[in-house]
Amino acid sequence: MNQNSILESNSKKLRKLLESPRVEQILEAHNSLSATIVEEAGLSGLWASSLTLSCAAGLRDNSELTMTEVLEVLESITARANIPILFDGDTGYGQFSHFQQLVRKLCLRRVGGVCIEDKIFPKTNSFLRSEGQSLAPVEEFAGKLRAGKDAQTDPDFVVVARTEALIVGLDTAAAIDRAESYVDAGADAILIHSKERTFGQVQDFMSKWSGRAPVVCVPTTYYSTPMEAFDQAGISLVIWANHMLRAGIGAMQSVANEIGEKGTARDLEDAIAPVKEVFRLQDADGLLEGEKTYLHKESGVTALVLAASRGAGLDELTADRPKAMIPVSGMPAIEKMLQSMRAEGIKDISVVRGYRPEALAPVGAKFFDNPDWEENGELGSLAVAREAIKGDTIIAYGDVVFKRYILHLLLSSDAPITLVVDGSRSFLESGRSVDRVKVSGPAPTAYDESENWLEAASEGLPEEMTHGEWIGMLRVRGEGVESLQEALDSALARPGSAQLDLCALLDDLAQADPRAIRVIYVHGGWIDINSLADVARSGDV
Ligand code: SPV
Ligand code: MG
Repeated sequence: MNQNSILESNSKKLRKLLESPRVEQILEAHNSLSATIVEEAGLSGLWASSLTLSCAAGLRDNSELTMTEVLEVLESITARANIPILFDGDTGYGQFSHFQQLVRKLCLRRVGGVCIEDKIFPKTNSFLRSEGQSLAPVEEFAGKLRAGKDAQTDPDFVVVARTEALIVGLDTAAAIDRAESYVDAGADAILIHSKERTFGQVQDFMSKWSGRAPVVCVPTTYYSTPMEAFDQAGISLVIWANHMLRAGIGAMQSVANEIGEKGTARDLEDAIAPVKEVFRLQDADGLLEGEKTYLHKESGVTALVLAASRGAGLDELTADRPKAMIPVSGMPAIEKMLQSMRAEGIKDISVVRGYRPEALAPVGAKFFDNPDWEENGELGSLAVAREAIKGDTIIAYGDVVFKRYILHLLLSSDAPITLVVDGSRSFLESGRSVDRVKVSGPAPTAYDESENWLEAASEGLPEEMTHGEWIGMLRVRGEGVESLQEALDSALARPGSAQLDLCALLDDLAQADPRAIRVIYVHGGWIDINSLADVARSGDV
């Protein structure tokens, strides 16, 4: 479908069909499914038939279907279809004022046009009870048409005036007279209806028609007339008024009878549409595509946040709360971190508390408490939350505030263990003591996809060996989970392990295997509370 066909209004599209130099055809639809099938077959427009809409709703074609009911069906069609609807509006649902309401509501729903007929409410289908058919006075119907044209909010909306003169047994001249009056009243086209078995009656009308407006016909009874004959007679639009419903009726009856009689669908399977065709018509694949684009799925990644410490040298800020609860831009640092994690689909988050646990209660997190945090430090905290290191886990210090893209980058790594390293080495100027790291390659200065691996990690690394600073966030997955747990267990088994920190554990792993830990470089975009406090003290924030 080209872009123009989406941008062009349905009313314009319908107008083009009526004004086309050659005869055009539209086909009936009584719901969105039949409309989709008509559109897929390449037809240029839809006839929303009162006969078939009411039949599909279990009602008679005697004005029994209400305006509200029919509008709902039309809306479900225009929501999906890219071809215009000409709606069979019967007698306009009442007098001129009802017709005006109808026109406004059709414009709102992007229905291309409406056709109303010059009969009396409640009307009877043209092929039923000829004695029950009576025409509305010309002036009254012309007034209704004028009212409809005055009410349209879409300038291209089409109002087709249908005369039933031939249906009630009047002659061609009477039909022509009525048609002329309707064009005078503003009708955009005339529908001349006939129940003859040949095209002759309509052909006669066409031979006497002034050509002041396009003419539409409904060859339900003269169905074998070739399109060329319509074209030669000057017909602009042919409506196949009920064929989709009738096709469905026959097919449904034979399936229902077969199942009813035989109690099996065995012999039907090849004769009916496969279920996958139903899915295709519903655009089931479109939903899958949409889910990829719009649905926020749980990532399957869990998080463990180490937030036990009070923080050295932060006494005045941490008198009544742990370091992770110090506010950053009005929100506790740990809450900011949890917000980013949840935004990245991480829902299962555990927090290790130590100092002032009662003051650390971010909503929705699970807690592990490390009452000996002062003695056993980071490894002690990791040990109490050992069970939270599972599957695919982000481990982060609770006092780090970072931009969400850093977490996103970390989540894109497929390595068993991945560290985020700031390669800017800004700490060298400030003299801060940080977790320094040595990496297989320096931080790239331009776009670079090469992989980097951790070679050493320690606060005490000499400057010339230091490529950057670990920001306090890592990810373990797959075999990385086991290696970290094994390294943790063996570190804890060593005497004096209480003084070891996570950085030392990573160093152990890197020493044992130079490809154990992948490094992702960032440049800024994060800060830890210690540095923030330094900055705050210096009066820079
Ligand atoms: C319809 O399809 O509802 C029509 C055409 O109005 S006819 O049934 O021929 O009257
Ligand atoms: Mg009808």
